[in-house]
Amino acid sequence: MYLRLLGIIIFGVILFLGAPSRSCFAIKSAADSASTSDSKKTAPSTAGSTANSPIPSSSPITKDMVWIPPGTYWMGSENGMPDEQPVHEVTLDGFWIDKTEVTNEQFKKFVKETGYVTTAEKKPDPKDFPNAPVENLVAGGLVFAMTDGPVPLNDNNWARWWRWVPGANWKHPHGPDSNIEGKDKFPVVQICWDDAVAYCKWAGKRLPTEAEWEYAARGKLDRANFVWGNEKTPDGKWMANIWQGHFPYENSGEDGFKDASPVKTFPPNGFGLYDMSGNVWEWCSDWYMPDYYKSSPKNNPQGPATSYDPNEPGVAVRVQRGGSFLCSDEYCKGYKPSTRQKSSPDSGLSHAGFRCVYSEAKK
Ligand SMILES: [Ca+2]
Repeated sequence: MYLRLLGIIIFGVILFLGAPSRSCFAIKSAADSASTSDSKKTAPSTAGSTANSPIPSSSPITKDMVWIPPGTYWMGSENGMPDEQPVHEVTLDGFWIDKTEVTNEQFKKFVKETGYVTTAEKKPDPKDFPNAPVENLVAGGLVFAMTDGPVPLNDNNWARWWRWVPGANWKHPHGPDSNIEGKDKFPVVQICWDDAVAYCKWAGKRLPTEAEWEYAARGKLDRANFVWGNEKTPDGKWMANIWQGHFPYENSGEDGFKDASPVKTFPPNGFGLYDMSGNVWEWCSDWYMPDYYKSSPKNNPQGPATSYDPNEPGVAVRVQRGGSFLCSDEYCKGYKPSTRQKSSPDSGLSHAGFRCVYSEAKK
């Protein structure tokens, strides 16, 4: 739950387990003043339907996608956070999924063909941030910033290492002085949920449901700790781009990267999918609800109809999965296949992107 809202307003006492959002930074006070009776925001599910046919009659499928066959798996983890429980069986129709996170090169093509402007590139509307200081209402995104030394990690105050940076967007992931030159094969970041959905529609695809994402991430393994097995570093080898060293002030880059890595740098999982663990967080179609697993349907769950984040009542949040290059066991185990994260749909972040799925609509 990295929130754009709070980003634009303050770096106050904000709570969270792993992720900030635009809304948070912009308008902590707005979140505070939100009616508690309105803390569960209702919104229609945007998850698409799934299909059983591996060969759709007309589709956007390319060699860069993998068919995930229909099946049943155990979703969640007994060893994870409370929102990963109870572990429950889920049965899914088959679907196609991108082998990699959407890259800068791919997103560039989308923007070139459509003229699309991402949320991070637009000046926030004062109507959406009534309590934000006017000077904060500038286009920008949330950017990670290392601290000078150790900081408390257990009070959910992620504003210690996240900054609202004017001018940060997908072309300038860390702010105006950064760029993506020579980074065509890197995952696009500073993409909010709305941007990701727009890209998916253009591509004739959609975002994965959370259940589809976890099934694909597990790569045919049953309840394994990681997407590659149960050992974190088999034969001493890093299998994903995460954080080594002390978070958030010492990043040794032992796996070869202190920031994002080109897609396909680390080994694929059992389905042939890359970076389902680490590199950048990936948006899912679902609204986030911490206790959804207690009542989710067994077949093709589409996520709850409402969103609720106990850390940020009043802010609607969507699910993110997979963790990022900022995941450290000291703070965030988001790179595990069952770990759930959330952020407001308008939040662009320097460590978050997405990938798409496709399935034929049911007739
Ligand atoms: Ca790394």
